[in-house]
Amino acid sequence: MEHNWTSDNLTSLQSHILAEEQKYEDATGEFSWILSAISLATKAIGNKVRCARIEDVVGEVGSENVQGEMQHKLDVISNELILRCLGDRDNVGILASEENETPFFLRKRTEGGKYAVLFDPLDGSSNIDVSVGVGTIFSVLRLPDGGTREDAILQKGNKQVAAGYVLYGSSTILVLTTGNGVNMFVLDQAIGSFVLVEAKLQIPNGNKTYSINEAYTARFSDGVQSYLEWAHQNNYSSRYIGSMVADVHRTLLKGGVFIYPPTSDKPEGKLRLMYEANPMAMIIEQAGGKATALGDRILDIHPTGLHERTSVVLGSTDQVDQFLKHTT
Ligand code: AHM
Ligand code: MG
Repeated sequence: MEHNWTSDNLTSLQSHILAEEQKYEDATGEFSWILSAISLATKAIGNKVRCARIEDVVGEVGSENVQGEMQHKLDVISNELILRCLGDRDNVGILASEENETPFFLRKRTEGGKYAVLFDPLDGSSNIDVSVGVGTIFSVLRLPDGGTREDAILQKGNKQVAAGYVLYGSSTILVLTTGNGVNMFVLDQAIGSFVLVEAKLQIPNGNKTYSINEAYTARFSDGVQSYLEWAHQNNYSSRYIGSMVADVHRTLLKGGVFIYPPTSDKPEGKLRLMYEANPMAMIIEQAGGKATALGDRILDIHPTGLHERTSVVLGSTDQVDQFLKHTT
């Protein structure tokens, strides 16, 4: 049998990151330590998600997080796993999670703490009980030399040095950008490694699909309602899982637009800027798409608080523009 070997036949996340780092003269390799911690933590979370029913870790724990939302058992477990894996890395200065009101200040810049990692440990966790895809979202910032600890975190999304998500779906997918395009990895359970399956992903135009919680229509602005009416008259299709990682992942691969607009009861929107909207916006832009908060580029928003919320409209450039025609 003819052997079809090429050097890029099997690339693990680890070797991909090392190869990327070698492109930079001053690279120290430290960054790869962060990504390997994320890889380890998300493999462990994925394992818990898959065994949720067996290990009886579905359902709520009975406490609320800082957002006033009920924490699920797996929210707490996932948060612990990420904190444990990343907290050990010498170059992680700050860790901030959706599940904790205040960030963990671990190491100062002068003590080697070069990066802040912000994350939503288990987004869409209310879907766990019915085995729908859920995910982890992360954003990596470089800590500035001076300034206050709060300033170190409250950086615009355009300062992110890396962003990604892991989708625990029918397969476990890791999507990552370090500002040089978007790469997609799949966890090969047999060897325990994330393997590169697609490099330099580009989000396609031309898919007439919107993703929005349409049950809230009466609470949307006139502009959003006008867009929906227009879409109904123009043969659009609707897809909404209610799990941001899964909805954004489909949008990234297939095209279309994902929308979480302000509602009359949530005028700021629901999704969190720093660890949900910003990382997704970086990924979508790096794949050639567009990410806005009803007109303003998400990555240019100056954050005022770790848990700040924003509206989100992201996806294929043509579909986002089509939506904005009705709302701006
Ligand atoms: P969570 O971080 O508490 O899980 O909430 C975020 C989730 C997103 O995954 C999803 O896009 C959204 O909430 C769905 O909200 P809704 O049920 O209002 O449509
Ligand atoms: Mg969440």
